Amino acid sequence: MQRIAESELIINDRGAIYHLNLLPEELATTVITVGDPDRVELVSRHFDSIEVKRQHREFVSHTGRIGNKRLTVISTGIGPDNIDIVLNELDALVNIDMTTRIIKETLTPLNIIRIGTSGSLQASIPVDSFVASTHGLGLDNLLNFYRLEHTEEENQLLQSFITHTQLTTQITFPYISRASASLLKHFVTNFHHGITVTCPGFYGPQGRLLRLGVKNPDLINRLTSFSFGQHQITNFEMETSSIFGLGRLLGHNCMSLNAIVANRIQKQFSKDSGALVDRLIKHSLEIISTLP
Ligand code: R1P
Ligand code: URA
Repeated sequence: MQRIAESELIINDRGAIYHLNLLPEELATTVITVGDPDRVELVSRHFDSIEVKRQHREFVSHTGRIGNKRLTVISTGIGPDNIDIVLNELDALVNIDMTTRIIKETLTPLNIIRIGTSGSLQASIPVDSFVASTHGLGLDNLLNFYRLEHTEEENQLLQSFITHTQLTTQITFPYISRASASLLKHFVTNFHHGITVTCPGFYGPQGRLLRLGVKNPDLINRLTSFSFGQHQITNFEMETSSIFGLGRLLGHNCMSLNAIVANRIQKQFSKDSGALVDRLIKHSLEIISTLP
């Protein structure tokens, strides 16, 4: 096995991985990701004990326990480019020997669960509800840099999606990746299920028009009206597809739980998004802390 060079796997003076500033022993195998660094404490305040707190740039992490379950909660900041860093570095912490810089022979799968906010694309999924993503459909391009292979069903869904949305490669070539079936089955009660579209921006890419026009003004309507078999697009945000795609390639089990703060069809925004996110955190932790 080849040693990974200093320029490729960057380790700081503490021996911790560069961006996340974490040592392998500071990471639990169940990882909750949140976009907002301030949300880390809102999650870890429910831990019975906290053994480590680290921060570098927007990556804040707390590792601790609820009962016997060891958990890490980490902030990713916003967007798929940050997810490239977080997923690769989380994987390196468990699957690359940080001393020899060699990939381990026995790989460790992580459970990686995003708890984030999102906009609904369906009138039937109102603000203040929760969505568990069955798939991440990426308009963000990240996985086009890797060798993600789609299943036959995924290829058919994408083909139908491209035809329906009239997306051109001038904008992006979409990709799709499923949630972990072994995690998804635990998030049923109180959750809507559906495809989450991941966008590389909050404004133009999500059809929010302030002072600028967009290339495909009908894109949002076409996301709402798309269906493939029983699959429908429920919501969009900015991380899920890249977590699912990279997680799948690296062999981790990934899930995305969304607090619906905006409904783009009804043009509504939650009157108390803070309380909504708190409810999602509490409900999700009740489930996550009892996962096998
Ligand atoms: C945009 O406001 C941010 O909110 C959503 C989007 O994915 C994006 O990161 O998630 P978080 O609430 O987890 O940050
Ligand atoms: N996050 C997003 O990315 N979009 C929304 O509409 C709400 C939260």
